[in-house]
Amino acid sequence: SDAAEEIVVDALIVGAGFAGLYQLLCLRDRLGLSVQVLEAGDGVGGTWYWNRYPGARCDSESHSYAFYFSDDLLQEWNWSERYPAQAEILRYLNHVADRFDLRRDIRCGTRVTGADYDAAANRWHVRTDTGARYAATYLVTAVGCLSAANVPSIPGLDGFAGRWVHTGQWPQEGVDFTGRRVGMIGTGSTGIQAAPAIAETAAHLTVFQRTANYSIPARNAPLTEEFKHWAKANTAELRRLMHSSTNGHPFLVADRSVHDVSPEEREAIYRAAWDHGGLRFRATFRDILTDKAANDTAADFLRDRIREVVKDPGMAAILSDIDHPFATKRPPIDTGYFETFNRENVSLVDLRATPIERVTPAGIVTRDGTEHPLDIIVFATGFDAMTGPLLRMDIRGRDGLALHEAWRAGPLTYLGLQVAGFPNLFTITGPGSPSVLTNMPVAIEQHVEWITACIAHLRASGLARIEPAPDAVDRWVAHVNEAADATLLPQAGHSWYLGANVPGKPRVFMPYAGGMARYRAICDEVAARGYEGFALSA
Ligand code: NA7
Repeated sequence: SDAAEEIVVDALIVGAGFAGLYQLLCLRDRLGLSVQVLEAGDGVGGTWYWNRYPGARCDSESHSYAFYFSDDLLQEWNWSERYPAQAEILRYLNHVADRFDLRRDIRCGTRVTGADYDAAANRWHVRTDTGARYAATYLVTAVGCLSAANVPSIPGLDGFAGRWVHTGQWPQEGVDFTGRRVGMIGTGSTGIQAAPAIAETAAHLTVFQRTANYSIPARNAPLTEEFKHWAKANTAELRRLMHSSTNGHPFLVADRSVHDVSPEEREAIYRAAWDHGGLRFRATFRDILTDKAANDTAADFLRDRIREVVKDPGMAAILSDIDHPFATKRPPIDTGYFETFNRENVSLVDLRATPIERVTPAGIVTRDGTEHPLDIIVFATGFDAMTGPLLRMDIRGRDGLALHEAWRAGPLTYLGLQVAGFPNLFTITGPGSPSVLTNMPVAIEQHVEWITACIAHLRASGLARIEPAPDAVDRWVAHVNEAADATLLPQAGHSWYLGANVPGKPRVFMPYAGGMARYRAICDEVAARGYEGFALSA
């Protein structure tokens, strides 16, 4: 209610996924602050709470997709498969919440709707959809990069007689596809995971593809006892490796050029990586992401695999007609995706040839006049990435400056961690951080530990606030652009890295492509130089 009393804490954290849980632990148990976490979901887990669609699984290998701050936690938790499934990660995060006694400071079912900075009191006033109100010295957003669902506005959707769902807002009780005609829109990582699982139970699955995509087999399998022992015996070495690699994964990009090897050797290297499965494919050569000719060899290899797997030549042509360089959009990995198109109950619609015109009560009508009859529409249409979750809250900094005004032409941050004019606001995995280009828990641990050390420094020095200097922001944004331009990444015109998947969103390459190891070194140096580029004040 409006009458709700404002609760005062030292730090308020928005979100209880990987980032929010660890930030709570650090600020509460290491710094001794009073902390409140607010979480929109009815449970902890963030991404893994919401994305319950069939086939949902992480593309990072399980032994690396975990917190590395606690050896005891690493030793006691057992992953069952090479890639953890959604339910297993959710169990893990619930275990973390219990093990570190985090729940008592997390309020679920509470969505933050806005926050105002009060300069006189040096406090953030935070509003929620339940009416609960908070005041905090530090406001930390742990809202994820891929949490604001992007549901395209298609005329007629409201009148659809069946049911529609977005993969990132999947109902707790699941969706029963048995005997149903299902239409799935979107062929990114999510659609590529979901299609094979949906096709198993649905009467019919129609995949609506706008942009063709590469995919590499995950080759998921139960972990062997040997591997589990090896991973637990080598956590220090694995941590070192993950901290030294560009992507935070437990493998390095091979230090060889595509042009250093013969075509036969190259083919053998790609073949071995294909057989091994997973994201390691893009680590086969150092120039895949920087040299178009090098990239073409990988792209051609992958297009050939699609044509090899998919029996129907018409479908194979649509699926392999890929117009972006390999890995310039997040490369999906799959379990039987292209094989799914060999099933009798699966069809494919090429939206580039015939876009969706409207939804009718009975299904989806494409421009060629065909009505595809459907009982359920699955939107695997991705997210308003990186900025979406932040801008969906009404955050106002100094002098009432709204974040959506400050970012009208695209996000402006320093290190992805702070925004000029928003003192003591910290954005974990914010735009300008490497987050989405990395194995996420590695980036999250780094961000959280850096923020914790920063707040500890403020308190130890008797300083009240920190915010970036505008020229440091300008330099960082220029560096983020420079890092992207040194790669082929900006060449994928449709990518959510550029915000291009959301109509009207400014096209700015958002993540920092300079590599996680380099980013970590920069952040450490900034701190070591007394938080260079930041204004700290009493
Ligand atoms: P993505 O990667 O953004 O994929 C969304 C897909 O939906 C992609 O194929 C889009 O085509 C398609 N899309 C989006 N809007 C439309 C409309 N209006 N009509 C037709 N098709 C559309 O999201 P995911 O959930 O798969 O993956 C997100 C990340 O999660 C992933 O990168 C991993 O990091 C984990 P487009 O390519 O835009 O033409």
